[in-house]
Amino acid sequence: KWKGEGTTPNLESIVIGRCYEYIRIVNPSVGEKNCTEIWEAFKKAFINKDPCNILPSDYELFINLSLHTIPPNKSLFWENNHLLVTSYSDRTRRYMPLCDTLIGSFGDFLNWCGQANDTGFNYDSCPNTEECENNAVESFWKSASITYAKQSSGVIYIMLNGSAIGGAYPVKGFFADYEVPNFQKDRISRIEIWVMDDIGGPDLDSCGRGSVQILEERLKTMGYDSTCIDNYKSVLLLKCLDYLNHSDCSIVSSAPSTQRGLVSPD
Ligand code: ENP
Repeated sequence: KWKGEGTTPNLESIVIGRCYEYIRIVNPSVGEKNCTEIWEAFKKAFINKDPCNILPSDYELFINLSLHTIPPNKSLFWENNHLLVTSYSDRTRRYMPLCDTLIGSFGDFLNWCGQANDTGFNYDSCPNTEECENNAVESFWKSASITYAKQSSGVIYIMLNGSAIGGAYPVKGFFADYEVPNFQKDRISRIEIWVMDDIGGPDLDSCGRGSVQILEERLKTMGYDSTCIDNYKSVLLLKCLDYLNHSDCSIVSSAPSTQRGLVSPD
């Protein structure tokens, strides 16, 4: 038995449903796709194989079948901000992070693996990254990250978490290892980094400091024009929805509309 969670129950229904929802409702501009065929290609990457010997290249056919364009200025990279990114991107309406692409929608919030000499899924347990890096989920995200970074163009946005233990910019991680190295210099106009602290959380990292500085310097060395914003207002407003009266959210609580309810009727 592996230490990681097993395959998400009803994986096939979830993923084929997400795929059709994506191409018909969320982003019809991707055009016609055969979601059953894409699912078969996805499965083929890891079914009937040693679950610790799945490589990013095993997803090649899946990637080719599900590929679509990422509009310029819509790419949003991130670390340690999954739920915030999901809300902020608003399913491609505002931004198109990897999880809001057709490829990403095959994996987001899901888990999966197979086993050697067995054509089914392992619903009991799957290897986690400590047990083996070449597991089905890890290799999927590597392959998806590389593809997404190569396709991103125009202004590139990066949302980091300034309260994350271990640094806002993990120097080992999908973003550092598989996305930054695959940026296409000639298609990128500039890069904007947002460092968002948790409301009431520690300010461990910020623009020009700590691990964010390491990222800024890396991008500069690569020849990019990058800017960095601490607690970018637009995202801060979204974070503050649940903390209206917190001092970190004075940006919202000082707005006149919030005072109106306090005024007595006469
Ligand atoms: P975490 O550890 O904060 O969050 C992992 C969760 O985000 C998992 O539920 C995972 O789905 C989902 N997820 C969505 N997109 C990605 C992804 N793109 N990815 C890995 N997991 C993803 O995030 P990480 O591991 O640091 O990854 C952040 C990376 O995502 C950044 O490089 C960002 O730019 C990129 P699941 O299937 O594991 O349940 C790439 C790797 O987009």
